[in-house]
Amino acid sequence: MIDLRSDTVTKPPLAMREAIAAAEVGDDVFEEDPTVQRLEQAAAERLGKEAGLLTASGTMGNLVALLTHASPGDEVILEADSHIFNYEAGGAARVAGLMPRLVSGRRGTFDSKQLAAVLRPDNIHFPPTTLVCMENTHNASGGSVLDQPTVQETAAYARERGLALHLDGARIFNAAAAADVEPAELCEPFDSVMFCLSKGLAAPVGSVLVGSRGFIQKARQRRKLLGGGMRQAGVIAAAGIYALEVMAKRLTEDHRRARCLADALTGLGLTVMNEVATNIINIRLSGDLSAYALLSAWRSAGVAALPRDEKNIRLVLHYEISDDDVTAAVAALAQILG
Ligand code: TLP
Repeated sequence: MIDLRSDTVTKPPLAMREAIAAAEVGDDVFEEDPTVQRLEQAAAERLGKEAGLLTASGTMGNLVALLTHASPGDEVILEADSHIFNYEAGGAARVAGLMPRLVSGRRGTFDSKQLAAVLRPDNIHFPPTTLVCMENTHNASGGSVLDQPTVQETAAYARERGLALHLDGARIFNAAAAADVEPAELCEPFDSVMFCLSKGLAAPVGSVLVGSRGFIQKARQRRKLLGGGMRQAGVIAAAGIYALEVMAKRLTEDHRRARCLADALTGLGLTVMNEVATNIINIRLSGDLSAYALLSAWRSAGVAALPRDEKNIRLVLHYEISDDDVTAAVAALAQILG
């Protein structure tokens, strides 16, 4: 199976499994797991923050951040196509008790004018707004890298207004690789950042939330509240350290293959909707073509991908997809379309 459904499908490579087997562990709820501590410190350093907290998933990391920055009844500004708003089971409202207010970005980026337009004046009729979230790379628009000068400008405005800033950086290492900068540079405007070890970095499980020492101390309690305090989690953290040290260096390969695949699909007459800056391709079908029917035929030919809806398909490149896989996937599709 050539699996283009997500970079989450990546299985841990052998050397990562060896690191897992060799991990020194302890009880992390007692803060006695040396490998977890090493990962949290390394992650914080890479992202330019003081401290880190290992979470079971990206969804949990984002939720812990919401619970730590804001109080029930507060309003949180989310981008309309963001993962937190659309694909995290409504946790912001249901678990954190927050009221989402949406701002529509351009490929995920929104400026201070757009932010100002949704901020409410100080008045007893309105909930207090305490937090602004962004997402880099922006999944829905095809792994777009946010426009950093605009991010800085929006963040400066938010800060002036006393708002906290959280970044859903599930794929921040893809963003940094594409922009050819250190991830810390992209994370600088934010108080907290969550990134995933289990996507393009190929760890079997885990995300890390980073921020100031005080923020992470408070977040540790929120993680416990959600049942996310783990014991000998060094087995997870060992994979995470390998992911950071080794896998983060090879993401540009996925980006190169994504561009090759996008060009080949354009050659077949399909419409690629995004610029393909990282590892995600969004395709829009025209005419009578149905995403479900096309994907079902492609699957029979050994290629899996996910529909976004009836007319839109998402393809995701990752380290288990080779140049030959790209060629084979295109050949199979050519036959279906032909
Ligand atoms: N995204 C997954 C699925 O939810 C669709 C994927 O395959 O892309 N933030 C962003 C931007 C994400 O893309 C995801 C996962 C998460 C957060 C949540 O991470 P997990 O799946 O670890 O909870």
